[in-house]
Amino acid sequence: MDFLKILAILLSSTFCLSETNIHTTVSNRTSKILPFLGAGIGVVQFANSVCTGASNLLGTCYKKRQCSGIAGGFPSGTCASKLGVCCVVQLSCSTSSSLNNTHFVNSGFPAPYYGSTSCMHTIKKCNSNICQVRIDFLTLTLAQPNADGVCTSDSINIVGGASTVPPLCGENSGQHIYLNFNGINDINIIISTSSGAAVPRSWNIKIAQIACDCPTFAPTGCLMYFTGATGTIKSFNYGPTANNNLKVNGLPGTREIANLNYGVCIATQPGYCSIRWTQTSGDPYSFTITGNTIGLSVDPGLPTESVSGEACTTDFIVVSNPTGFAADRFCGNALPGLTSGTKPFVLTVITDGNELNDVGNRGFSLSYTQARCTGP
Ligand SMILES: [Ca+2]
Ligand SMILES: [Ca+2]
Repeated sequence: MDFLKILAILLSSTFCLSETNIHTTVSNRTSKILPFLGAGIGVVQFANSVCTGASNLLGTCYKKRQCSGIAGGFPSGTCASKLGVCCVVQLSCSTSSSLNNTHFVNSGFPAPYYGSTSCMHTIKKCNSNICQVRIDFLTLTLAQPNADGVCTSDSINIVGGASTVPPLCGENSGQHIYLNFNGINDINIIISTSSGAAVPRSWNIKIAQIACDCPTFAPTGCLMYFTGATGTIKSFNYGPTANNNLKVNGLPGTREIANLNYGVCIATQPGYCSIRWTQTSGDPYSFTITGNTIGLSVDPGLPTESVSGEACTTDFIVVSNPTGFAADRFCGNALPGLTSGTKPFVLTVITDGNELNDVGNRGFSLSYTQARCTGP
């Protein structure tokens, strides 16, 4: 037995564990009696820490027998020098869990779901020092919104937290949200689907619980939170094809989700002073917020208009005090590169309840780069 490994595991058991920016507190340990050190019988403990199972699913390190006793738990690889199994917890409709890194999946997952349902999963705090959840939509494919961006057929609603999460629908795989607990109240995720739309829905949603004293606890007011020096941020339901739902005049509807007002926060890297926002390169639709977007599909080289300031009244983004611009709100079908030194770094996203004067908008895909401070 590798004594140093065991010692390392023992020492690492009290933490706010960093695992792909997920921070959590898990202080339980599992004991396992093993014959070792020659004739002696010793008790070996290992931390019930986060582990990575098959298909990059996160689990918790438990003894195999413990894992089989957990609702929805299944072993996926080993951990703690093979003393334990990586126990992945996967639960579907009408379930609840207080376990960190629980996965909430559709009925029959990984097969798609075509039916009509109201499928709820309840998140319970795993201990009193938990203040926040990060909900990762590893897979989240629902029906598209109507032509105005309203989630009339399918929706995901996340309720019971300290702030309101807007109903979302369409394609949101890879997106995430943060939400604070509201005192001791549970948080419920409810996915509603309608039989009217024959859509292969699929969801696999990872729920990570975050301790109150975690250094990368997302600041209040941030629905999304990014910590890298660079990154790409897409609006909810951003995707490569148009919404097939047509407006009453027969023109293409939007992929934007209606009635949004949220902040995307970027953690300032130490020694960094400003942030630059640009449209994601190689994508002609990467900023299509208001106006007529369908001309872009006819001729991707078409000149596009950038609109800013008071002319943006329906759907727009806000970047505080961008260098060289009098305005801080932007809309239209193009975004100039924006550099802002105002901290904290926040991108605010606003949409209204319809698309009266817009055609075929898709939302945005923006890349950001933080810049180091210069000078003395
Ligand atoms: Ca729009
Ligand atoms: Ca709109």
